[in-house]
Amino acid sequence: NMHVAVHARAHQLDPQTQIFAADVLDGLSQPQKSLSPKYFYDDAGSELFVEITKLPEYYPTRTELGILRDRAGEIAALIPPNAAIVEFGAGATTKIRILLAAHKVAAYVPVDISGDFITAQAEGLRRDFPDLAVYPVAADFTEPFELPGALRELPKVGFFPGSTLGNFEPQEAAHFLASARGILGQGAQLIIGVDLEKDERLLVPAYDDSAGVTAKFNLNVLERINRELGGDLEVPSFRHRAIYNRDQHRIEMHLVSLREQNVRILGEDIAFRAGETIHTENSYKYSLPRFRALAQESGWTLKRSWTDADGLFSVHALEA
Ligand code: AVI
Repeated sequence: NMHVAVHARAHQLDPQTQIFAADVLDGLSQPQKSLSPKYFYDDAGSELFVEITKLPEYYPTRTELGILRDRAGEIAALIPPNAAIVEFGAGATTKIRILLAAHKVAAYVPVDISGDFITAQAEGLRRDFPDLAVYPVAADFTEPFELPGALRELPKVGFFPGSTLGNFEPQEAAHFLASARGILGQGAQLIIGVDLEKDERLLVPAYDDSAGVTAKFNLNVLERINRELGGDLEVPSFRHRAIYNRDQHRIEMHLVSLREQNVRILGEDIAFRAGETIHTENSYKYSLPRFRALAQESGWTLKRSWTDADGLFSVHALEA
C-alpha cells in the first residue's frame, strides 16, 4: 500500500508500527470495519487482560487452572520422561508451573513474540526449578520457527493453554495445529486448552462484565491507534459490544460508533455511520466433536479430554 508507505515515512514510524498502521488503515476501509485482536496486547492491554482473567464473570482462566490442578497427575503420566515442553505464546507462568511441579521435564521452551517478557519469566523459572533447562524463543508462534538444537534428541510436548486457539478463525486454527505438528515432529504430544460452547447467559457476561474491564480492554485498541499512529479518535464516542453468534459458534466483540463521525488516522479520513461497528475479536467455542474433527484434519489424534464438573472448559492431549 503506497499510501501507508508514504505516510509511515512521513510520520517516521518504526517497522512494527508501520505494519500496525497498514493493518489499521486496511481494516477500517472494509465494508465491515475490523481490527485484529492481536493489537489488544500493548502494555496497557496486557494489564487489562490480566484483570479480565480475575473477573467473576470470566470463567475460562479459573476453570482451566482447576482442571490442570485436578488432573496434573493424569496429564503428567502422558508426558514421557526427559521431555521438552514447548509453550506456544507463553504468558504468565502459573499454568506451566502446575505441570512442572507434577512431573520432572528436561527442558522448557517458552515461545512468544515479546522476547523481553519471556526472558524475565525464564529467570523466575530457573530459580524455582534449578534442574530445568529453559530456552526462550522470541518468535511469532503462528508461523513456522526453529526449535533450539539442544532439543533434538528429546521427546516434545507442546502446551497451548488459555483457549487462545479460539481467537483464530477455524482455518487459521487448523493451520496453527498443523504447523505446531510440523515444529514438534512425529510422535509429539500437544496439551491444549479449549473453551466449550455453552448457554449465552454464561458466555456473554464473560465478555461484557459488570465492572467494565472488558469494555476498557476493547476500547484500548482505539487509545492505541491514537497513541501510536497519532489518530484523533474520540474514544467515548464508541461503545463496547459483545454478542454470541450461535451459527458460527463464536463470541464477537465490536466497537459501536455512537454517532456519525469522521476520524483521521495518518492523513486518511475514515467515516462512520451512527451504529456502525468495528469488529475487533472472535472467540470461538468448541464442542468436543468439533474440536476432535479439527484436531484430526490437522494431523493430530485426540488421546484424552478433561473437563470441569460443569462442562465449561476442556483440556485435551493430542498425539502426532
Ligand atoms: C486470550 N483469549 C483467549 C481471550 C478470549 O477469551 O477469547 C481474549 C479475551 N477477549 C475478551 N476477553 C478475553
